[in-house]
Amino acid sequence: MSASNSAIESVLVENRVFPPSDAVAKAARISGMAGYEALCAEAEKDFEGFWARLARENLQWTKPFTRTLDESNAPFFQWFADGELNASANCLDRHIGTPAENKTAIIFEADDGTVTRITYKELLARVSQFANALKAHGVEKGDRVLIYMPMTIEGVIAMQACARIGATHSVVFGGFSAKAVHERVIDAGAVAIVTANYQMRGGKELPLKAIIDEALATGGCDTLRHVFVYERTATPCNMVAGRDKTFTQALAGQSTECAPVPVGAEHPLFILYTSGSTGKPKGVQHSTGGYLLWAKLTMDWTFDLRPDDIFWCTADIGWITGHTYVTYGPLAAGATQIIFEGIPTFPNAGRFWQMIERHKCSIFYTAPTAIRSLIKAAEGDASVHPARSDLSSLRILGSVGEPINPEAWMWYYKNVGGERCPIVDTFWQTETGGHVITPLPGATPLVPGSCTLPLPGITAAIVDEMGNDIPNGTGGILVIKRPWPSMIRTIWNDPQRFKKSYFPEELKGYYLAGDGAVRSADRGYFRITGRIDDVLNVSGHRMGTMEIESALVAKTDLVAEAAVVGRPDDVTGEAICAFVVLKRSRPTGEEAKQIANELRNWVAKEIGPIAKPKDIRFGDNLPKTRSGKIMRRLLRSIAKGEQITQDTSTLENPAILDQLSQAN
Ligand code: 6R9
Repeated sequence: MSASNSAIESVLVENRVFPPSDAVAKAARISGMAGYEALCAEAEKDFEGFWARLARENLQWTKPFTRTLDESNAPFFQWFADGELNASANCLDRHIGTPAENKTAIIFEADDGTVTRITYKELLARVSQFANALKAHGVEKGDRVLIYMPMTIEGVIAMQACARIGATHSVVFGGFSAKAVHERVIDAGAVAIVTANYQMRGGKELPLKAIIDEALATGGCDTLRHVFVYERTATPCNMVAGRDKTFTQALAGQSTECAPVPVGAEHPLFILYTSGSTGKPKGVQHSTGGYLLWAKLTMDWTFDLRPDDIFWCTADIGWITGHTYVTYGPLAAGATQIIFEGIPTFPNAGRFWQMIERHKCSIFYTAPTAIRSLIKAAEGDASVHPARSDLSSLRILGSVGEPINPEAWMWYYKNVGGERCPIVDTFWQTETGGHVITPLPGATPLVPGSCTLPLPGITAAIVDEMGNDIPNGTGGILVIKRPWPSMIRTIWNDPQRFKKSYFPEELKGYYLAGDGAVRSADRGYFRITGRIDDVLNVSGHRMGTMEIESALVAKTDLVAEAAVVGRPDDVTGEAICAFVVLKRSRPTGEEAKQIANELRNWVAKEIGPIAKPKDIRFGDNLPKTRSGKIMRRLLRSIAKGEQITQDTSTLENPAILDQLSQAN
């Protein structure tokens, strides 16, 4: 790859383009834009035929489907509905009897650096054995099982075992509170919980089982019968007689063979709770057939997976990225993958780069927030810079979770990818099941900060509030016009909220993503401007908070990270409030005022005077969830000078709120 134009004038006029090199394009499964366009044309010509072909080629069906898409009860779309399959069989059994059966499925690196490898054959045996343990405790097809596990092989085993017997799992991220667990047990009507005694993060032993005990002690969990406890560490934990069993107890005497239970393609594989625009989390329900097709297909399309790749997605299984690109996609595709228990900064901030070298990782997929924090660490301490590690095994890089600002993109591209590896900036959501707008590494010319083009068959568009198409170059609402196989099926227990949230009447039946976006005038590339609720209107000008953030972090000598929110303003409608983490220590008093002014002028220069933040506050950090998402709702309250009344239990660093509340 080469920069066909390396000059950058402004973060908003991004004119660097990185086309795939001939060698990369030639070797890729989808080769060049002609390859991409051919698939798009096939989908356009015969939409259902396209998906039917891919579903037959990519999945093993115990009963073939005869009908591809049923739109009769829109927006409750059904895909491949009369077909039957099993997700676990499609991830494990399908490799038995092939050269992949003795291939390493998982390279697990524990927090303390201990490495464990497991082959497909061994993984199948362990999944089957745990599936038998679940069955022996009366867990059946259709039951819900809540999983509250650390990043371990056993976490994946628990999910796969549920899939094997047709139980619907609901994974709750191990950083969530007892209150969150309690709400989810009740909403899902879970009959069992799979957890661990403790989890190891950054050298610390943190309780998990104690949080389950606290959640269940709250009462009202009438459906819950069993708690299975994986002994991650040797430290004992409280066990309730009759209810709780260790893994050792539950697995004793269980066979390592378990026939997979075929389920209908629409059978709910899992429910995953995610935050919506209101306080109550939404239980996003996914199907078995359509979801699994997407997990497998995007491994091939977006990551161009090859048999000898070592794939590493750093996401936790508690998030959708960990579902699709740890538990299901890599296994369905027969990949060797790395699973990492710990945190990127332990024992030092070079851990990711050292692990890439140690395990010869070839495809690395992480979040912009991780990249930005590692940039900051590397700039402050050369010993943790990626240059200290041999990263020559890498061939593809990925980004997910939020827009990646062009500066972080360039750093990632140069310092991690050696200007050799395409970066796939994958836009998607819990609700989409897998990637929907993303570059393809051997086809799409890359533009930093842009997720480029929709996957074949994804009818993404930008519309106004009435669902009318908007011309390229103008910002609007991101929608997907036609259904796709891995889309959300409903909100568990709340079909009305599903309709209202994702298919509002005025949008002509289109799927509403909840993000704003703009397509470039020249290439029609998509750039996500942030959640619609994060779009500000200042003096009648529409502005993405992400745009302002991107401008702030473009001041690379000074700014490490920035989050921008709006607050009501009598004169301008909304005023811009920026929370900034500097690369140097946090300034106070006169110095803070002076730096704030410097930044205001910088933003004015980058975007225009209208984008100047009225209020700039400095912190040592930003309030983030443990998955790394900035909690903008809290920042909005702080910006308004309100008392924080929201639940802050999922916050990584609650102490930061007081600091940010102080005006400069
Ligand atoms: C996969 C995941 C979804 C929201 C989404 C958007 C943001 C994700 C992005 C991105 C810009 C990307 N988002 N990927 N924004 N570029 N490549 O993160 O799911 O946790 O449900 O979040 O994340 O705002 O709407 P989820």
